[in-house]
Order: sequence, then structure tokens, then C-alpha cells
Amino acid sequence: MRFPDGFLWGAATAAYQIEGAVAEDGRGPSIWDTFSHTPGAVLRGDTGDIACDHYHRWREDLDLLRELGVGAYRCSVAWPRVVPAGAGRVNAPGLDFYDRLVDGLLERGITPMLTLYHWDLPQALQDAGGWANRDTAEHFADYAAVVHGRLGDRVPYWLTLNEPYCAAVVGHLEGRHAPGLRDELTAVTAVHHLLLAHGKAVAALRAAGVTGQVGITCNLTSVHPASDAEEDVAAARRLDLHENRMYLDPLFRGAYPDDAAAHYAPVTDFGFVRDGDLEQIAAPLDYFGINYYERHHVRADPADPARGWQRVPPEHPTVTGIGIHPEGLSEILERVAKEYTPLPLVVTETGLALHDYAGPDGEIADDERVAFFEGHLRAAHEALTRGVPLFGFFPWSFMDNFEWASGYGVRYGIYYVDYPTQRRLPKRSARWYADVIRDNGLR
Ligand code: IFM
Repeated sequence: MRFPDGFLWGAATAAYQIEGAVAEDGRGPSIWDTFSHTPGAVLRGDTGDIACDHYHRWREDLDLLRELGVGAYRCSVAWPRVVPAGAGRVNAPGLDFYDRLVDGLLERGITPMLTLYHWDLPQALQDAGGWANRDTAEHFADYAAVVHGRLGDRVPYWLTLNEPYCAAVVGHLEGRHAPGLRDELTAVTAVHHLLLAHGKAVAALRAAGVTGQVGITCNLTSVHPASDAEEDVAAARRLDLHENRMYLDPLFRGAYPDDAAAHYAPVTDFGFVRDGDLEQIAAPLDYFGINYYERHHVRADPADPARGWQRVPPEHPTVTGIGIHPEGLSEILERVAKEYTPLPLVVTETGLALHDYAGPDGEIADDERVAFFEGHLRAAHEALTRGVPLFGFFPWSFMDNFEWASGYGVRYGIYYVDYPTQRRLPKRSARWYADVIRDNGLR
């Protein structure tokens, strides 16, 4: 099963999850520093203070990427390293770090794909209202221009945001992520301001003459009603609105979905949307990134028949409680290509959390992860054969890291990180992936 020539095999990480060095070289605090230091917020009280110490070990890490053979590496820039208070003063040492990183990648023949926002909002902006405050969108565009000003000559792929759904909903409605709020109006407002920030950043990058490709990454789910019953079908449609269409429609159709006004009417009339916002949000992109983890079967929620839904628990849950459904990936890729955009697509993340450990022989036998990636690659390939313009695949994650509210309690890496010594060890999946890259597909 071969992939097209030039297919982009990558690996992905994010700043707060790997860098550590949270108080070094002028970095300001982010909402994740605050949240992870809040008792009870993160499993076992884990924080990203040290994480994988990538800030100091980046050279060795880039060497590993080279050994793995990837063509590209997706990482994120920490806004609070570059603009410690989120707005205003630029911190040159922060930019220097990413400058060295980008050069280090290029020297090793690896293409950088930079995400500008992977959830580490500067705390000073949160103190001023965070994503509920429209000004945050403007500050983000300024920050994007600053990063572009330094790295724009060398970065072929830009992503404005990672997973606006998680930033808005998991952070402001479910309270499981920073800033830990539980308020639906704030969450829907945050959705809009995140999308607006994306649109403004795209405009800023274009105005600066960006030569790289500009895109955004959304996490999308494959949603199916659990039965043909009218209530289940309606519940599935609501979940699809909540998880997918609230992002896809504004980005690619320049409007919130038709059913959004009625669904959110109990909390908001969308008064935060101003003239011109949706045009800005829907400004043309060069590519679109998709993160895929979840497929849901949905039934009506008897406790909330008008607005709710229930996700049917998976038959075989993984350690994070979700199921494994590779076919959901081809469904999503085909849906996006058919219903939303002819843009080139890239799987910017998919991956499996396990409780990996090194055996007595030093081997980390993550065969379930290999099977997971094989299944997802087959699904991606199937989408390709059906005409989806997929140009790359980035496993999550290059190495084990700080998994947000789960701290270091689960591992997603294809490299194992022994946190006490910070040694990196290839898991079986890393060796398998190196073969996939070399063969440009599966044997
Ligand atoms: O670790 C995260 C990543 O930061 C965003 N996408 C999902 C991953 C696994 O939960």
C-alpha cells in the first residue's frame, strides 16, 4: 500500500507538552502554568515545568527525528515565550529559541510545520478575559506577525490554531483544560474569538507577504446516530454541530450553521459577531489540518431531550476511555473534501494513549499502537484512493509528553521518555514508522 510520491510523513508535538523551562529566558506564564499548578486540576498534580526538557535537549530530539526519517516536524511556538504578556513587549530570547529550532530542522532536512497557538495563552491575557475578550484575537494576530517577521523566510507550513474546539469547549465549558471554566456563554464566545483570531492571523501573515502555506488544524469527530429513531438522529446532529460544524461552517462557508442560532439561543444570540467577522474567518487558506481521535454513536439524552446528547460508551475503550475506529478517519477526510473544501488536507494528528513501559530487555512493545497506526494509515489511504487530496500524516506524538489533564499518566509517543533521566527510547512503533517512511507506505 504505497502513498503518492512526496507524501509528507511527519511527527507532532506542542510547546507546553514538551519544552519545560517555563521560567527561562524571559518566558511569561501561560494559562497552563496556572492551571497545572491548581490543586486537583491535573492528575497527580503533574505540571509542564520540566516536561521533556526539550528546551534544553532540542538538538538531540531533532537528531532522533532525523534518524526516524520524517520529512516534516509539527511543533508549536509558545506565545508566552515570544510575547510574555501576550501583547506589547517582544522577548527576543524566546524568538531565538524557535529560530535555532527551525534552522536545526532545516539543517537536518526536515520541513518545519509551526502551530502558532497550541493552548498556552499568556496568563496576562486571561487576566483581561482571555478568549472571551475580543481583543485577544487582535493580540494573536500581532503575535503571529512577530513570529512571521523572524521565521517567515524559512517556514513552509503555518497553522494558526490547534483544535479550537478543545481550547473553547474543554477549557471553558467542561473545565477540564485551562482556564478551567464551566460556562456555556463563555465557551461559545471563545469559539468565535478563536476563529476570529485565526482569521486575523491569516490576514496578518498575508499582509506580511507570507510565502509558506497557511492553514488551521481542527479536531473533527465522526458522529453517527445510535439508531434510526428521530430523537437519536436529532441528538447526533446536535453533537455534530457542537464538535464539527461550528468550526467547519464558518471556516469554509463563512457562516455559522443554520441550526446554531436555535441551539445556542438559551445562552446567546451571537451578539459577539460583528460585521465582517465571518468574511475574515473564511478568508482563503492554502491547506487544512485534521486531528482525528474519536468516532461517536449518539443517542438522545432523556434528561435533556431538546439540547442534549449521550455518547454511547465504546465497546473496547482505550486508557483514555475512547474507542478505536480507523474508519472514522476516512469518513471525516471524505466529508471535508466533499462537503467543505477542495483544499489539500493533512492529518496533523492521530494517536493512541497507552501505559507503555520498558520490558527487562529494554523493548517497549507497543504493538497496539502499531496496529492503531496501521489501521489509520489504511483509512487514510482509502480516502486517497477515493480522491481526497491528502498530502501528509503526522502521528501524535513524536515522544511521550505532558498529556494535559492526564499529566504524565498516559503516553502517546512513538519514543518513550524516561522522565527521571530524560532518556528517549524508540518504541516498537518508532521502528515500524521508520519502515513506513522508508517504504512510503505499508508492506
Ligand atoms: O495531546 C493532545 C494534543 O495536544 C492535541 N490533540 C490531542 C492530543 C491527545 O490528547
